[in-house]
Order: sequence, then structure tokens, then C-alpha cells
Amino acid sequence: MKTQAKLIVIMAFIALSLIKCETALDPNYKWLMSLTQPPGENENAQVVGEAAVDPGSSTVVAPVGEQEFELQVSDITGTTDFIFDTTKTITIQITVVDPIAPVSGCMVRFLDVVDPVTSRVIFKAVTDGSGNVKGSFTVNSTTNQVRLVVDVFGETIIRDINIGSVKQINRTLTFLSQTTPVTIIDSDNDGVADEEDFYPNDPSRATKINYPSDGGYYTIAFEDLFPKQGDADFNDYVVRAKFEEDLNTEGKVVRIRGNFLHIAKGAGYNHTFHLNLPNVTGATYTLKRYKPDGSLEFETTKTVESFMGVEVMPNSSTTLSSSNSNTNQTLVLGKKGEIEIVLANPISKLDLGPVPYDPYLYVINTKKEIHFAGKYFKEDGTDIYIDPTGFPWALMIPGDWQWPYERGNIHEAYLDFRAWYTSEGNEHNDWYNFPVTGKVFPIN
Ligand SMILES: [Ca+2]
Ligand SMILES: [Ca+2]
Repeated sequence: MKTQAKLIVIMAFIALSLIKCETALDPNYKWLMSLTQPPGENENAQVVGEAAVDPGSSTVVAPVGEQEFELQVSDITGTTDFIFDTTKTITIQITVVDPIAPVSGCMVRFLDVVDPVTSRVIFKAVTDGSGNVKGSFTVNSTTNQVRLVVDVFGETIIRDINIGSVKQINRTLTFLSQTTPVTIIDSDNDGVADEEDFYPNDPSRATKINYPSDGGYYTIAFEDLFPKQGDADFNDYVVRAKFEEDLNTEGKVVRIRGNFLHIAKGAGYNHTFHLNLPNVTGATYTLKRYKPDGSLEFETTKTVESFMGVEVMPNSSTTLSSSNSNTNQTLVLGKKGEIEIVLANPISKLDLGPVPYDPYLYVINTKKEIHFAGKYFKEDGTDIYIDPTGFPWALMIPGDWQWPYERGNIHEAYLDFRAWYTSEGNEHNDWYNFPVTGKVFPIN
């Protein structure tokens, strides 16, 4: 008898191992895999929902027999105002319901798909008590397709969405039979399984989003003569900038990180560089500045009731040793500012707004602030930061952008630039990848 019992245990173990192996390959059976996880691995687990679950788990929905669903597509298409954007931001509302009630706890992901093996998370959240996920994602304007992935009932529902003319992705997933809960391994009990949780031991955070999504940087370039029209060389003050957002389970932003490297100063004026986060209500931030050799030069931590006017980079006469704008120069890197902002209250992506948020240049000589277009308006409704010819004083470009040489201008350095903005972004939205050799400052 003992031998028989042993044999049964061994057989059962082998069977379980096979299931695990198979489920690891097939995302449709991920829920089954979670059932095979040994209980009690995580001591701090709680029971969530009505089902009795093992320690180290919380409740998600699982299939009862074969699940059929309907996907209602109510995406909103149209054009948004063109304000010299090289990125686009699309708002999201995804709802999951079954015949009885909204389905909470479903993982909703949006991915920037680079190739068949590479994709990057651009938004992620779990459906709330109303079965909803709301937020937004920001991608380069050249991105034409994103992937929606919804994990529900252990099934993974995947839809590729052409975002060419989409302003809002609005979809309702209706399951035709009722759902029942199963367990996931969730060490911090935030409702996101460990394997999906970028911060598996921090219940306040679940996801990290990079801007740009490739983990590289944008180039932010200012003209500094405001309110006078600039000379369009876009080299007066240039930084390389990258951002990260930490999202909680609901997809709300709880932390923001920004990284700014001073890279050109083709200007007689001096400046300071600042950041506003207009709708943030309270934060503690840590700002560090590094010398070009990487050594820490300055560090401060402050708690503030709003996040407005924070000086990220000091006087530009002290942050870069070369103008990096003349033909006889080679690229010299300047100082770098790094800021991490821990928000007092989670904020919806819809309230926070997209990167780069509201960075601005303060020109010491003229005492003027210079912001991106589309944010500040006169009483008559016209944009303060669009000049009479329809031109802005600030641009943000994805990646390694080469600014025009001193006494040059963006029109002769980038021959597709004019067609891009006169078509309101519809044509040549990759204009910045095609500089005219000899008209731009070499960055390599
Ligand atoms: Ca978790
Ligand atoms: Ca977490």
C-alpha cells in the first residue's frame, strides 16, 4: 500500500509539473498555473474577495467552462489641435462586465509593439469595482499601432489597434457567462500578481512607464528671444530629457522621475530651467545635480504643497562649458539634473497630463518665462507661446536630435519640417530623422 501511495504522489507531481510547463507557454492558461503554485510562500498575504484563498494570494476571476465574450468598440476618432507635437497622447476607457456585475481585478495593458519579440508597456492598470480602467498613454507620433491585452478569466484577449486617427480608445468587454474567483500570487496584496508587478513588495506601486518607451530620451530645444520672434535655430537652450512614471494598481501616477542633461547653449542670454506639474496637490521631491564627470554637485529634498516653478537646472552660464553650436566645436556634455517626485496623492493620468508636463525656461536677462505652446492663453484665447507667424518657442523631439548650427535655422536644416507643420503633423512626422548634413551640430 505504501509503495502504491508513493507512486500516486509521484504520478500526481509529474502531472502537475506537466501542467505548469504547458501553462508557462500558453498565456490562456495562466490562471491554471496560478492554481498550481504552492500555498504559503508569502506570509503577508490577505484574503481579498469572497473566496477562501491560500496565504500569499488574492482573488481574481477565473473561467467557468468555456468563456465567450463580445467586444464593443466605441473608439473616438478625429484630430487633436496641432501644437508642434512629436508625440501623441490617447485617452483610454476599458470596461469589463459579465451578465451579473462589473468584473474587477482584470489586468489591462497597452503595449508599444516594436517587433514580434519586443514590446513595451505604455499603460497598465487593473479594473476597479465598476469594471473600469481609465487613463492615457503617450507614444511618438510615428507610432501607428498599439496592442491592447486584457487578462480575464485566465484568458488573454489581444487586440492590435490602429491609432492613426484615434483620440480615445473606448471598449467594453462583455462576458456572456458569470465569473468566479481564483487565486494569484501577490506578495504585496495590491491586486497585481507578482509576475506582473514591477514593484512586487510595494503595494503603492505596480508599474513603471518609460518616456520615451524605449528608455532613451527626448531632446527639448528652446528659442530664448520671447516675446520677440526667434531666429529658429532651436539651439539657444537644449536639454536631453527622459521621464518615468510609477503607476499604482489603478493606473494612477504615484511617482515621477525626470532626468535633464544640458547639451547646448547657442545664446548670449543666461537661463534657468524649471518644471511645473500644475494639478499636483502636494509632493516630496529629491533633486540631484551632477557635474559632467558624474560626480554629485548638489542635492536637496523638499516637501511642497504644489509643484510649481521648481528650478531643476541653475544659471546656464554654469552648466555647460561649450555652446555646442559652432562649426569648429565637438560635442561637450553639460551638467545633469535628476528629480524624483513622490506625490502626496495618486493622480489620474488624465489630470496630470502627458510628458514633458510643463517644463519652462526662465531667461535671466529678459525676466521672461518660455513655455511650450498649448498651455497658456491670453484673454482673447490666443496662445501666449505661439508667435504671430504661428511658431512656438519650444520643441520636444524624440531621441538624439541634432539642432541647427548658430546662424542656421530649422527650415534649412530639416527640409521636411515645413511640410510637417503646414500639414499639421499629417505629413513627414519623422522629419527630425533627416537633417541636412553640414547644417546641424554633430552629436556623435
Ligand atoms: Ca502585487
Ligand atoms: Ca506592487
